[in-house]
Amino acid sequence: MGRLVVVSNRVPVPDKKGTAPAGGLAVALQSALEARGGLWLGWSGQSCGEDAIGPLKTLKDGNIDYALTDLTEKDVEEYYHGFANRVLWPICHYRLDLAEYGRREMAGYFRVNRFFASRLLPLIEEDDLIWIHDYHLIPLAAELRRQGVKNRIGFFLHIPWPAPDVFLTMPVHEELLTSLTAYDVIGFQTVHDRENFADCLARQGLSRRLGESRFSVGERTFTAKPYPIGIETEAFAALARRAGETTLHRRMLQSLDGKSLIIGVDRLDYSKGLTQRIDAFETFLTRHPDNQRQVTLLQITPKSRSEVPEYEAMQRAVAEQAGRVNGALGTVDWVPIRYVNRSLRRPALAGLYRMAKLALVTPLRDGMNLVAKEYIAAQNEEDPGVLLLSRFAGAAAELKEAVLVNPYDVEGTADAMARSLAMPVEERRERWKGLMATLRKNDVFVWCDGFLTDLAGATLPRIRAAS
Ligand code: GDG
Repeated sequence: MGRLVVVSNRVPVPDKKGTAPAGGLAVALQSALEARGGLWLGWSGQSCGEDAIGPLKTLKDGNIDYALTDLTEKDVEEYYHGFANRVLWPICHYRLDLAEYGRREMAGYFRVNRFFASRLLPLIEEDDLIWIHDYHLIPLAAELRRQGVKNRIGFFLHIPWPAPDVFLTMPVHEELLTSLTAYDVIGFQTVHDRENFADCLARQGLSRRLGESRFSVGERTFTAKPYPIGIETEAFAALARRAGETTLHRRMLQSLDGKSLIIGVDRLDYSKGLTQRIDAFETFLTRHPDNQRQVTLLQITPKSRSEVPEYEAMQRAVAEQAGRVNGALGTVDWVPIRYVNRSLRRPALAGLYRMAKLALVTPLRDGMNLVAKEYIAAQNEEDPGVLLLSRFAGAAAELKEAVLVNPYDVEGTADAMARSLAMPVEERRERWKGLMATLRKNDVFVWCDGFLTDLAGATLPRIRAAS
């Protein structure tokens, strides 16, 4: 069995004490890397002047080698803030209006992918399985193939793949689609994403469909299949159970003073539907006034990508909106929305999920959404809370027993909040049992194994079989 080589834009490098940053994806990939032996390569997060890029920074932890590369300031500007976050991210989340196409950024994106390929190339061994992650690195396999790599290479897209009418608005859509055909296995979060991808290929006449998940382009065949990502279900449930003993938990309960907690946890991102959610919460409080002074919405929203102008503007807009609702509806002893712009520690988060009677997971578009899954895993089985989930999150395809809403329908979402809070305990238990069974069956280890099994079994490119 060959090593596993993972490539992603950022790498969760363990700290000096050997503790890896928390998060299901990191844990699952690290355990797969540990089992096979492997390498994880990505950007160090540091940028430098032109010509100042030094050798890879390396670190060994057990069976895993980490390799980090710096990028130049120009690289970061064009590849990361530019094309990845101002073109691919908005396009894949159906926000054509926010996409900023610039030739410089597009060229920078392909150039940095070439650079990643050149850094990886000397490290690859013949039997390595290579697994590349996410929208930052779509052309990486094509670059590696160009430089002679014959290994099996897989790709997993964490975000949605849009419908052809949206995807094809991108000036470089053809290059991106063609470069994806250099992979052996392409993983999506949902069937819907895979079908959108297949529709894009068909529209461009780029490949033949051989079966549900098999496609061919010239001599090459590849698999494109859904692998819905999960969480570490049991570990997260245990974390939430233990959180009841902490001081934060006691302080929080005290400060709620008998009010029901509603929770939202999202990176500050326009895809997460925060504006519509706060509107819906305000509408819920005005249409169902019995709930005033009875509930508190805790919205935890760590800042992200503040260098991108849309995010900076949104930061101000959401803070103002929450302030306005608090001003209009709050009383001297009741604040309807507690808006927190900081990141909490994972155990604290697990405890707050468990305390909350209702979770609002209402993205306008989301690849999967792990918060929805974490909230369910954190519940107390005797008295579980309710998950209100956007039908436009990938998670909605699996989490059928959640209360599904259309986040664009503010009044509909507001009424669903009222219904969820009034839901009898028997119905809550019934729904939770179904949801939890799904999370147990399909946790992050199943996701990881499923992808790697397909990748390991993928037919090798013809060119290699002939040699
Ligand atoms: C992308 C796709 C897909 C959030 N606030 C805090 C905190 N978090 C953690 C959550 C969760 C993670 O961040 C967020 O994951 P999501 O899945 O909800 O969203 P994205 O960041 O957009 O992730 C998404 C995912 O990739 C995986 O494939 O599901 O669709 O967009 O784990 O708990 N964690 C801590 N403190 C916080 O304040 N510790």
